[in-house]
Order: sequence, then structure tokens, then C-alpha cells
Amino acid sequence: MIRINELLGIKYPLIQGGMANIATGEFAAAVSNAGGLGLIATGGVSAEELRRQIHICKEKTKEKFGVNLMLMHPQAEEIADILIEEEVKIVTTGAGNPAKYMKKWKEAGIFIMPVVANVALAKLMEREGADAIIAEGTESGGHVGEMTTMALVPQVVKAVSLPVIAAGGIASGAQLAAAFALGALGAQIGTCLLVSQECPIHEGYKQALLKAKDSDTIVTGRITGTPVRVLKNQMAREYVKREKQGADKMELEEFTLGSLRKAVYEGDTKRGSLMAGQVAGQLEEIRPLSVILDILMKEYQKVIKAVSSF
Ligand code: TUI
Repeated sequence: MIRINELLGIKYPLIQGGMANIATGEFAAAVSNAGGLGLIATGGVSAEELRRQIHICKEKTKEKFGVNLMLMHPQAEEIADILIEEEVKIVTTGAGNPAKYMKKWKEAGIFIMPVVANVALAKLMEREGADAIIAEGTESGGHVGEMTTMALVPQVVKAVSLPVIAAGGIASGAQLAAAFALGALGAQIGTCLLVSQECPIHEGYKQALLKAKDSDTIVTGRITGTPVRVLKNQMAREYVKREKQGADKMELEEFTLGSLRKAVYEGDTKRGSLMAGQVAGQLEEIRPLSVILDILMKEYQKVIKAVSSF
């Protein structure tokens, strides 16, 4: 099978993760211009604002780009139609089951790549007509499942005959090589793009990522049912404590209300929800997107040569 870059008509086999409140049209265009597949996030933006972001992205890149539909979005229905109206060619989905939109997306010729966190949803998505599957391990930032990338990817590869893209825990050439070794034909990356020059998050958020060590992320919401991986801080610790004490979902939602926005726009590293994957501990410096992607691919080439000489 051919790699996802050939399938999509992009330079590198790298697609950007959704990243609510962060991946604007301008950012997605910058990822696409750097050789990856940029995706505009829908989490945190209204349907009308999304339409504007799609227009911005089209102006800023001639390369392929897509939109990530966060299925818990209150306007998910409306956004599903906007994607068709705006002739978006590639869609990834997250945080749910997109089956009810897939027939009309397929009729519109959209290339559909649902993000799944287990084999059951991967199989269902194949039956519903997905074009590729993004298998996302719990190492990822944001909303996560239970399985690790190492265990999930080969099991999804075995279960479906579609191209599989590995996600979660990929930020170096060695990790990219590992993803291919597991049978993936591409990788989704997110956390390592947060520390790009082009990423529109607050400088405080970027500095917190650079400071993070290997075990500085924590999953909030495991008990209440919406697990989200973030950098450990006062807010995250307090959330988990209250959750263990039996706080109800409404109370916790009030507590975290606007916390992602606080992190992204104000750089509030104490009270904000700084979504990040476990690779945060690997991040060392702020670089242009093109450098991040080029280095990742160069490292990958070196790693496969070294491994094959064993
Ligand atoms: O969606 C993601 N990552 C996200 S979404 C997001 S915005 C958000 N913020 C706070 C709370 C909730 C969302 C931040 N990060 N990744 C893909 C992903 N999808 N991970 C896990 C899943 C998933 C979970 C349950 C997919 C399907 C599912 O259930 C399927 C069903 O049938 O309901």
C-alpha cells in the first residue's frame, strides 16, 4: 500500500492533529505549506467562524488542507454541512462516531479519516466508508482513549484493510519509524507543533511545554467520562482531586469552563487547561514549522538506516 502522503498529494506522511482553539485557518495553512497536512480545528469555534477560517486557509495555501470535526461540538450538524458547502476535500473527526455524516460526505467526494481509540470503532468506520483510519493512542494530548499507540496501531492495522495513520506519542524520527514498523502508513502529530513559531498559542503555554518533563502530563476526567490529557498544574491537580471526592460533572464543567481558552490566549499556566501529549518532555526549542517537519523526516531516514544495519 502507498503512504498517506502519496494518497493525499502532500510532501510528508505527516498530518496535523485537530487541536481545539489552536489550529486556525492560518496555522493549518502554515502546516500544509511546510509539507504536512494542515487541519483547521472546530473545537472552540462557532460554525460561522469556522467558515471564515476555511476562507483564510484557502487564501494562505495552495496545498491540500482539511478540517477536523470535533463531534462533541454543539453545532456539529451544521458544521458537517458547511464542510460540503465550502468544498473541503479532507475531513478528520474526533471525540465520537461520525457515521451519520459519512454518506453525505462521501457523496460530496470528501476523503474521510476518523480518529479512533479502539478496534471496534475502526471496523465500524471501515463499514461506513471511511478512506483511512487514524488510530490514536492515549499518549496524545487532549481527549484520549485507554490504549497505547504501541498496542493499538497493529491491532487496528490487522482489523481493517484501510490505510492506518498512527497518532499519539510521535514527535521524533525514531517514533515515526516505530509507527511505520507497526504497519501505519502515516503519522498524526500535534504536541510537537505547539512549540512552532507559527503556533498561535500564548508564549506562557509554549514555555510550559518546553519546561515539561516526561511525566508532567495527567489525564483529567477519567471518572466523569471525558478523559483529557493536559500538563500538570494547579487546575489539573484540583480537578482530579475533586473528581476523586465525587464532584458531579456539572460542577467540574463549571470549574474548567473556559480553561482551555485561558491557557491558549492568556498563557495562564496555573488555571488554564494546557492540553499536551506525553511527548511534551521531548520538546526543546521553538522552531519554524518547516524546520520541525524537515528534521523529523531527516531523523527518520537516519533511524531506518541504523535499524536496518543491525
Ligand atoms: O478528539 C480527540 N482529541 C481531542 S478533542 C478535544 S476538544 C475537547 N475538549 C474537552 C473535552 C472534550 C473535548 C481535545 N482533544 N482525539 C480523538 C479521539 N477520539 N480520542 C478519543 C476519541 C473517541 C472517544 C470516544 C472516539 C470515539 C468515541 O466514542 C465513539 C462513540 O461511539 O461514541
